[in-house]
Amino acid sequence: TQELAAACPFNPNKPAEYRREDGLAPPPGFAVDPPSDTTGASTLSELGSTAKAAEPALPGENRNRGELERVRADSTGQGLTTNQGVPVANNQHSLKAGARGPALLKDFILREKLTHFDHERIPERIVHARGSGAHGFFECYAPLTELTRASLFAEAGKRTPVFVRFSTVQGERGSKDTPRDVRGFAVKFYTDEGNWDLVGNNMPVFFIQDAMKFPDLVHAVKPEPHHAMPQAASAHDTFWDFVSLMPESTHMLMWLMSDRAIPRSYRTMQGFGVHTFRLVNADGEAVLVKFHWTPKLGVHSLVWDEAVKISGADPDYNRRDLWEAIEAGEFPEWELGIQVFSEADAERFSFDVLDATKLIPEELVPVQPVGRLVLNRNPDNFFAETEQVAFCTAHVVPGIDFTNDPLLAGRIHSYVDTQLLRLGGPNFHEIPINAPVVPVHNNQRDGFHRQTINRGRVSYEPNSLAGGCPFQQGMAGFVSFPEPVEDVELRVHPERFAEHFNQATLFWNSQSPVEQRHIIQAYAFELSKVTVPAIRARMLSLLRNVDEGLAQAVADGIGTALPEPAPRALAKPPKPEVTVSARLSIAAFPGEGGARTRKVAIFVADGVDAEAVRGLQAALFAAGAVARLVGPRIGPFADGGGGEGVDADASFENEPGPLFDAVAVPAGVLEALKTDGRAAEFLQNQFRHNKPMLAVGDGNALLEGAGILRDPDDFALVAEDEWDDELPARFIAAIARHRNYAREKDPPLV
Ligand code: HDE
Repeated sequence: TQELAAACPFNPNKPAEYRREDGLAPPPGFAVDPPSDTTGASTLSELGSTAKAAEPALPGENRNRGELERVRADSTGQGLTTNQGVPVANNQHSLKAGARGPALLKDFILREKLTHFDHERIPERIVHARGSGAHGFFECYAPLTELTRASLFAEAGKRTPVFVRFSTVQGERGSKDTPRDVRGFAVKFYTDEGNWDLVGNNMPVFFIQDAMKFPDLVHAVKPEPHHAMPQAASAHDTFWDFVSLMPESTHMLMWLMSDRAIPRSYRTMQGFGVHTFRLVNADGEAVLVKFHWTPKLGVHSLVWDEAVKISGADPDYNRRDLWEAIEAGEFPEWELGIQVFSEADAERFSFDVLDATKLIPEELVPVQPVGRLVLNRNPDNFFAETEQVAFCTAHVVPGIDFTNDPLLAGRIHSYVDTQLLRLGGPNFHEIPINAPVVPVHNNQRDGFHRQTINRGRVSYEPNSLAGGCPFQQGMAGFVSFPEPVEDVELRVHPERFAEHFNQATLFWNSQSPVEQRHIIQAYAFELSKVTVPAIRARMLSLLRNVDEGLAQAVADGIGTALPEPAPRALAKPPKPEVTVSARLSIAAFPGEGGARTRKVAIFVADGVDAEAVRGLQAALFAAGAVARLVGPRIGPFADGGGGEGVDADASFENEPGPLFDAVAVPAGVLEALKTDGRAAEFLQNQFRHNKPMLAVGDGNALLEGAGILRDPDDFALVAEDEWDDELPARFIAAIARHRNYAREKDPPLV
């Protein structure tokens, strides 16, 4: 056999064929020596890796990178070939019988090209179709071995490669980034004991309690089936019809109507595992756990009018933001926190921890930080990675296990099932982005698109012909937590699932006045799009059970009288432990980002004070912000003092105001811009969206012309007659505070 192996040409794309490890070696007579190994690697992941396993990963290094190397293609300097590797002579013309003659069936080059093209698309995800992904790593702060045997939490500093995909839920693959919607936050950890997928959202609760209702929920929220509208929006009859008949949705709706549903950036949103999971240690002892991701940059949101305008100006707003930050080396970071509690604790709570419409207030169980997630590499190819990545809640590793949450149970089935359709068969785990970094050995065989070339004649177990390999690993393998089960089969909910309003009220009570105002406005907007009065009335009747003030304000917002409150399922609802929780407000997460990566427009036009522009640009750059010179067109503009001019990177038209976090109007641009309505509109949008503004000299008159007056109480409106060197610092401090919501009036001033 060894002679045969030596004689056969070795295919370097398939190192897995030759892998051997102590204990896993085939019996004598069945072994094939690996080809000569110049890398010194002994596992597939090492073979593909750019770094030796013994060396700690460097910051910014992704071990998974090497793994994907064997399938990367770079055509630099390469000649064109067919998929069979045949050199292509002419890529311009089909083969014809004569210059004006018919195209010939035997033109296999044309036919291969068109056939492949015809099959380029795969079904989009039924939900979360629009998404953006990135590679990175998870780093464990300290060993969690007392709680879990999951290897990624085994030691301080241990790094595990990850791929993360953020998404919207309702819209189709080509829809916009800034609808009012839940955002997906799905993390694939390529651990050294297999892949763990934590498929979460940016909100800690969900609309429904039982997987049985998921297709109904999704059918209700998706574009209506007769005319396929609206795209990327929940503001329509069928969604509100459904949720108004599902009181269990009330809590999630509060989150959906809040600013959490319009994140400024994927980099500034939280993530949650939502369900209660289980951690199991090496002794088989279990605790219950909830997972939280907290962005280092803080939690920041758009305002609704801004989100609407951004969707026109740049539908890829969040995708671009993530891409550009990573390209610029501003790697986004989140801290992973866990809430750990026992079954006994869970028994005492007024709510059921298996109910995904409930969260656990941090006052009851604090969140303890356990590690950080850093995203440091953009995908090479959107389709191969972000589109083909297959997250499945069924993907858990030893040390992490499920609970009986009935929503989670359905998900464990649903995700694998959907990948079979979407990725065309049972071998989706072999697609490079989905492949674990550890070798895979089992007796599963064949199926569409099989990549692995399994050797030998044994594909069953037990066997003697392969020495029992691959052998089952007993306690070293995944051992399901032996949860006692003794009951009758029923289609019912447990009793504590029947209370639907306590936590909606908790959320409402925990919001700042600005957040509350936004929730009222969002409800009024969405219900104003509902055409059936009875649906609006049903929603108001549910809101009366959350807070009378909220219900009244929404009713006023849509000019409706309040109906009777909806009947409650429980005559005597349990008393909640906590009625206000500061950690539910965005205000609790200002972040450590300062002005970093904030996008700032500096107005330029002929006559501008170019030196001030350069000074401001340098100061913003030093603070890590991104300064763009924006003018009536791109290109050069003259300095007012006759010095060196400036070059505009963007125009009012190609990057309008809503795309910027702040704006500066230097002296000298008034004459050129005072009759330019686009400049006035830009400034009005900045003001209306509560964004920091800087005006110097006659720049102030441009603001006045747009209806924006100086206000010494507005910290985010830095207005001075003369340039002074302190101005950039004041402006940057305002940018670091994100927005001045105190400026907001209802209805808006401009
Ligand atoms: Fe999903 N969900 N979901 N979901 N979900 C999908 O899987 C499903 C739920 C979430 O970036 C689908 O690959 C059921 C909760 C994210 O690729 C599908 C139920 C949470 C993503 C599916 C839920 C999520 C999905 C569609 C109720 C937050 C995108 C395509 C029982 C904890 C992952 C796909 C990515 C995607 C089913 C409820 C988050 C159809 C049946 C709760 C982030 O399988």
